[in-house]
Amino acid sequence: MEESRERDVALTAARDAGKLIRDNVNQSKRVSTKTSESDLVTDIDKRAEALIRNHILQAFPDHNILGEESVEPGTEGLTHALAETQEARHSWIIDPIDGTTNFVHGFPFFCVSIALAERGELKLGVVYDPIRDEWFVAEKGKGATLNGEPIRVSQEKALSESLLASGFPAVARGRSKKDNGFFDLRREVRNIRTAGSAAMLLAYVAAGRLSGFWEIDLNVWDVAAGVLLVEEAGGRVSDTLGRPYDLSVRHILATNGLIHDHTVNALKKTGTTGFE
Ligand code: 2AM
Ligand code: CA
Repeated sequence: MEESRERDVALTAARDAGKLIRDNVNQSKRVSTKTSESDLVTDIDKRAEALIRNHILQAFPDHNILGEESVEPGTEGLTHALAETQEARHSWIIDPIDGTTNFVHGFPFFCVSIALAERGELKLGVVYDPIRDEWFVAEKGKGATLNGEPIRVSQEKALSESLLASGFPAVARGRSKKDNGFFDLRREVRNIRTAGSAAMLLAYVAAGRLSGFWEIDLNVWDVAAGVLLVEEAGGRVSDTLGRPYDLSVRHILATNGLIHDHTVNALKKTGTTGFE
């Protein structure tokens, strides 16, 4: 692939979308709900996605694009879009705002996430935090960087010294007594954070700011760029049972690698893998 050109296009698109998002944080927004009161979209999500699409299509008119705000809600639309993405010679996977709930509330933890896959294999991942102006960039086989400097996952070997992050599923994604496992797991680790943007939390695992991240029922656009960041920063990504990651994985675990098997065991023990 023409890495540098594709990387440049991703960075330009993320910069423009990031500016739009930053300029609108404290403005009133038109908020609509998708599948539930916890599943939100704003006019800025849609405008940011359109802007990113335009950049990509101008440079690469024949590339496939999977964007959160362009997929028909519901399982069927998603299954179809995912199959197309996995087969395409080049497919971009875009989340214009990962952390929309935070954006709506003005809680400054959200990002633009852009990934490129070739026949289902991740080649490029960009996570841009427009508030802190932090650029997390990974290219397959070339490592991961934060604002141009190489990053590595953290060194913790034991769960007792590990800081994990996760997220609570949107209500429509099921609320059950299994959620209590979250609190059981808390006893196994140093502590747990939830912050509402899977893409950014994965970037934090890559940068060694978190030991690991898991969450159930995420979509490919929430995680694709972050997955490559963690892998290229020396970490490990799988489903929550420890099986290899592919673009269809919805229950995800990403760690520094050293605590990966311990975390899988702890998730199983506390019933928090999402497969229960
Ligand atoms: P979003 O902000 O792009 O919607 C937070 O726990 C994570 O869950 C975020 O990455 C958020 O992405 C994602 N998320 C929110 N609602 C979701 C839904 N209905 N299905 C899957 N992921 C969702
Ligand atoms: Ca989003």
